[in-house]
Amino acid sequence: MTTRLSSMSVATLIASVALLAGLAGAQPEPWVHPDGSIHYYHAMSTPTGLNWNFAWDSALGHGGYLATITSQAENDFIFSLVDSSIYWYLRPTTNRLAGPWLGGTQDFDSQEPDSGWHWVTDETMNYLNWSPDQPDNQGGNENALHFGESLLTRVPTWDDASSLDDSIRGFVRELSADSTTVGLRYWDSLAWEGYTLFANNGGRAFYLIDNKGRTIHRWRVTDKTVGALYLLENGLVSQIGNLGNTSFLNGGRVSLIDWDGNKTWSFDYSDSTRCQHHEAIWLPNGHMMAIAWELKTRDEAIAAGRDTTKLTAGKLWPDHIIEVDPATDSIVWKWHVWDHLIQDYDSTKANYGVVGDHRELVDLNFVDQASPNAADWIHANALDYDSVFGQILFSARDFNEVWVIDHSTTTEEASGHTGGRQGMGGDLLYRWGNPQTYRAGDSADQQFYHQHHTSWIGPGLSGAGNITAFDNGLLRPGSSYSTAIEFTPPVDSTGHYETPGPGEPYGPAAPTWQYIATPPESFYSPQLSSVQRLPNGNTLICEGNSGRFFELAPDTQTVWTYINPVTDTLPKYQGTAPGQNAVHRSPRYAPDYAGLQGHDLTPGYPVELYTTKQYVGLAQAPPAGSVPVGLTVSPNPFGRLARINFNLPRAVPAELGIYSVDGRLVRTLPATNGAVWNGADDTGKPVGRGVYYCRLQGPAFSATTKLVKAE
Ligand SMILES: [Ca+2]
Ligand SMILES: [Ca+2]
Ligand SMILES: [Ca+2]
Repeated sequence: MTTRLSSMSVATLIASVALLAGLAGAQPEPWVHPDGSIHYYHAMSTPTGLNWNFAWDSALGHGGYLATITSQAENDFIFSLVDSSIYWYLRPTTNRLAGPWLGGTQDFDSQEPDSGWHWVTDETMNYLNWSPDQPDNQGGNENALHFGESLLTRVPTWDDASSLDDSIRGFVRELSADSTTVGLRYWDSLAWEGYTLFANNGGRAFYLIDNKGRTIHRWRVTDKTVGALYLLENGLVSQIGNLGNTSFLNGGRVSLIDWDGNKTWSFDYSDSTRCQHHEAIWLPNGHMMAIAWELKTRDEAIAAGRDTTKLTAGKLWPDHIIEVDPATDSIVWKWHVWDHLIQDYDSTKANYGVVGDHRELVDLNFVDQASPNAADWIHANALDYDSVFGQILFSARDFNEVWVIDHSTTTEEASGHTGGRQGMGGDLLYRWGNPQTYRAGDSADQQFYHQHHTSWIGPGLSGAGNITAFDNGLLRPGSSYSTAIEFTPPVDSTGHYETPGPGEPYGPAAPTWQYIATPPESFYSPQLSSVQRLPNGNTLICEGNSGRFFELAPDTQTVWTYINPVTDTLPKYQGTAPGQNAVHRSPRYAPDYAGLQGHDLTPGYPVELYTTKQYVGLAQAPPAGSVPVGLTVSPNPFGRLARINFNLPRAVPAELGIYSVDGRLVRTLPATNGAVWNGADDTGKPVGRGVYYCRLQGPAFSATTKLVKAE
């Protein structure tokens, strides 16, 4: 028979345990179990010592349990975490070193010394690693497992000790699930060390994790995240929030969020005629630059030369770019695609000309097969800025192209065709990905299929000056799969792009580097997603729809994989199927990144949740009255805190409650030796002064004592 304990009041339990025991620990460490699942182990220590019952309760935190050891490899790994003096107690009378508690316990009434041992998780205890002559049931009451003991030596073998032995210095908490479905899936030493930032698409929290999948920081915010997310060098997170604009799709607000989740600045650009969306970047001058839709009516579209058969939505949402000075919240620069059109549909309307002669202009009647009737005709989804050339990279998803435009223009120049460093005003300086948009090349020259996240590779990185993109591969002929692409634009040292001959597409003819998975269809995200070149030459990819982040070495070997465990509401439990975990992008930042300085970057627990696995076999319940509980309260009367002491000879399911004189349960406490009551009820409100009763109730015992709250 097994009995499962409830995981109630885990937070209270952790708080009280930490308060009493002064528990400290290293960071949780992941390790691949022989069955392929990833377990985390967290070594904890206290200079004052703690008994097994206390350790066992403490290990419940975060869904963990006292570590169980089912293989030599697991034993070696766990021992490596505690092979340090802070976890070991030197017994003064014997000079033997007693190591930390583990999750092994012995049933009541088992044949001594070696029968009835089992793991608290009910895992099979096939692997055994007793120290010489152990277990020995010394003193007649040894029923709990720990590392040790040996003369002045820390040993990776086991001993039985009394579960009431308060001298043991620590324990190891383990987190696991039967399978690893979310969170960290793979890591090795070739991965570039850094911190990865992500938010669930539509979620109200951002997470920063290290390469071991441990939480470095979590931000909670009020707006739903619907676009690119960046940690800026000033330590603020730039977020795109959804204002629920019903005239457009989503977006509308760019916010800056501090480390504590406070909004320090926001800019709303959202009404019935325009709406910010997808992307907002921050320029070296401290300005914010964002993509936005603007409404063009059917009449306006026709006047500009739109093919009337391509207006089934009755309107168009061409994109524009705004640059905002956050000091004044004013728009200091704008660029509108609407100012750079060409059309050969209606000679009586504006923008009429020969499309193939004007690669610097955007064909108003180019429509994509993915969205032939959409008002959202271009669906821009990314920006990047190059401060050397003063140019903007613009991802025109439904043109299957990236465009480069000049930022060294005035807003007036940006609306025309002259001015700026390249003398072309706001016309396209360069475009790549689908030359059919300017009537050059054919379908064989199409490189992109609804790409996302295009950016220049920054100085000092492998491929600096090249452009990377996540090519989603939506409607790719033949088969749907995504690729990561790097290509080398034909630009000279002045920022001028080599112009191809008439009817020829812009170069290059092919990417410089491209990642296609094996098989190709195993890597596919029709939406969202990102690509980032890392300082060691690796490439970090966010496969957005599935929330999968993975890092490739230059030879495309996978060196790190993580599955976003967060849905739009909460992290999922490990072992459950991933889902509702789409992510726009997953930028990684160096440990010495300016935006991280001054913050506590100590790794915590993984983001995903773990189910508490605490089963303690009760071969036979102890007879009534045989358990000397020894329930006392000190001080009594008490002021701020009452410490509740009792002694259970071993871990058994028990309930500890505080009752009013009329028998009402006012507070449930963790049934931990040395529980603490702060004089508050279960909602956290202080109860009045007066008499209360504390009751400890177990399967075969019950004890009650009176206590007085004096303040
Ligand atoms: Ca284990
Ligand atoms: Ca025993
Ligand atoms: Ca022993």
